[in-house]
Amino acid sequence: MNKKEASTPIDIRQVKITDPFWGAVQETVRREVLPYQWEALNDRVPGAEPSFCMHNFRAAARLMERKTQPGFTEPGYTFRGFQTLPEDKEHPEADKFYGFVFQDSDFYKWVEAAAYSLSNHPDPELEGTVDGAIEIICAAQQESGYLDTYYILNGMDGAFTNLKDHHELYCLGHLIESAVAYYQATGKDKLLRAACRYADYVCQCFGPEEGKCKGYPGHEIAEMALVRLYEATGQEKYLDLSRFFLDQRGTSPNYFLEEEKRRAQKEGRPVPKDDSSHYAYYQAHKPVREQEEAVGHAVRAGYLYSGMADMSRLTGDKELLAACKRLWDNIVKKKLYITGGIGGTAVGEAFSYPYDLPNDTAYSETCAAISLAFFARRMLEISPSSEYADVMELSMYNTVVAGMALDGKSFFYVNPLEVSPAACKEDTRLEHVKTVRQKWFGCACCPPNIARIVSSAAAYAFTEREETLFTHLYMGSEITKEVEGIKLRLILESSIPWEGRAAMTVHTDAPAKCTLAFRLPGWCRAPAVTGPEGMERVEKEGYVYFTGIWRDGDRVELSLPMEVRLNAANPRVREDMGRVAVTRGPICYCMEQADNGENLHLLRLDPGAVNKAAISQIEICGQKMTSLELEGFRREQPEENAPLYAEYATPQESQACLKFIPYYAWANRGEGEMSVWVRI
Ligand code: FUB
Ligand code: ZN
Repeated sequence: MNKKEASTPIDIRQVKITDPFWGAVQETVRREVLPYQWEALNDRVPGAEPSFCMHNFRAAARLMERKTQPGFTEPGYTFRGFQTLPEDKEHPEADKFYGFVFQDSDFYKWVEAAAYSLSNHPDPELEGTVDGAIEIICAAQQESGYLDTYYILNGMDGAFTNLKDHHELYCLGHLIESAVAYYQATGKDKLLRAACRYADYVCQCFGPEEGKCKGYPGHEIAEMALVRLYEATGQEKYLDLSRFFLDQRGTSPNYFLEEEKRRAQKEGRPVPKDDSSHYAYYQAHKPVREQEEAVGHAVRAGYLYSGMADMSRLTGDKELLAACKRLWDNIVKKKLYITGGIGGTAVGEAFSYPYDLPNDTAYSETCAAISLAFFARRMLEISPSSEYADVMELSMYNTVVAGMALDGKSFFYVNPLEVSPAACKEDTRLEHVKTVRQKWFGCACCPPNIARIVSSAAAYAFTEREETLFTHLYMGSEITKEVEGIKLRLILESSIPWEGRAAMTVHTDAPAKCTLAFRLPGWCRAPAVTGPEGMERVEKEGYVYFTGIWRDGDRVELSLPMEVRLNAANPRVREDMGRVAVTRGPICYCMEQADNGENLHLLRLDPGAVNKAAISQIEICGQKMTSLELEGFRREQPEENAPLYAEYATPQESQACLKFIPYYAWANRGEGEMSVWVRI
């Protein structure tokens, strides 16, 4: 890859989203989710799981204040396992840490989302709340720059002794992401300075130099965050640290094993055996450049691959890029749900073996779909190829938005493709599957992650490379772009995801030379794109490029017909054998009990129905969307107490009309069955 070929996401301040679909989701995040999540982080949502996130920062800030007083001694470090909760949830002790070790990250994600929202919608009240919170966060920071409330409150002697599980570098990553975003949105650098101080401290502690720690994050994200910090500050040390983390990962002797041995010795426990395969969960089973299969915890994996792609984009590292491409192919060809979700198994919230994509026990964490969109966007930045944008679109329009209720008041962590509430109540193998969205979670990684990707959606739709603007996702927008001192205003009108029309009109005071590139979506069989006369037109890797002198009123029109499509899975996917999933454009559809009655498994689609599909509108929670009706059959059930087994006979079926709604909108009308795949 030639570095010059790379593009960068558009600065979201250059884009005003006018899109009915994304505009509505963003508005929900702005009006509902951000204020709601602030309440949740402060444990003020009645009936919701407590977070203790801001409690921990306040406790750490008070502790830091006390530390300056004479006679102060630090509390001793005790390993507290996973989640720690106060005996009386209503009255947590003022100076204790509660929640998961990575609880700080929820606040950082929220600030990041708030920053993106403020970029386009100034809101003094929200900004004031963030500023006030930043004061608390900074007050909690140690003199050294260290900032992680778990160890600040439990005793610093344990800091960086359990990189594998204790998320200090993960929290650093989220702190950086939020700090850069907030600085870019508001010009305020207090949080950025705190992030740099923590990053500087980590630079002092970790690295190839003698005497420094040779470890790396147990949960990735610092890799891509440090690249972002480097790009924001120009400080090479952050890029070096990111490269160090990437290069160290999975090398021998395995750092996680070594630190575990040290801890075991100290605590008098048996020393663990050398078995690096155990570290596949953390993608630390072999050096990243040698990895071929997407394995382990899916969010970790998506964040790692994103960091690898960032590094390769900036340094031209071909080996890293080759690894990214292998891992991408492995995900897309063997481990991706048709809803754009990844991480099929609840065991370790992880990727399963190839083609194991169960529907009812699916994990498909919302954060994992988000991490896939991160990875896809970074691959697109390296080389604009529609294969990446197709998957990014799939994740964003389906699993990512499914993670949030249409009213923004509740969330899914796990995104199954098939649900039977009765089974979920009885079967402990389905314990992780919730049939309705939850107000909050003890481990609340997903809700603020949705908020940050939704509020920065423009950065996924458009990237820039010098004089070229790429449109990857057809999000109606007003975009400004400067070309050789001339300001262009580009208006993208789009009816996607419901109809296949889009057009971009150029407004300019003076003619300007540039390239406008448009993705040809993989779901469209017969795209037709027309540009102004005399423009040079090139088609490459699923994009149409128009290059030339653009004048006021010049327009590119795209006709991207979207048919109703029946999709079959590769027969290696056992679960989907003899079944199809219905899609139209980027939207994946599902059946719900609310429209089709009970026992969705008794329904079968008529294969010829696709040509006669009725396209209609449905309103769910006040939001209009396209629904589909296809002809099919309902199998008769034998009477109660019929024998369990009987000699095979042609099943009795009656005609039925099968109604499908967008997957992202499921479970917004109460509890009921849902299924993406339907028999054929
Ligand atoms: O460990 C931090 C976050 O919590 C992960 O990304 C999620 O999968 C959840 O386990
Ligand atoms: Zn999550």
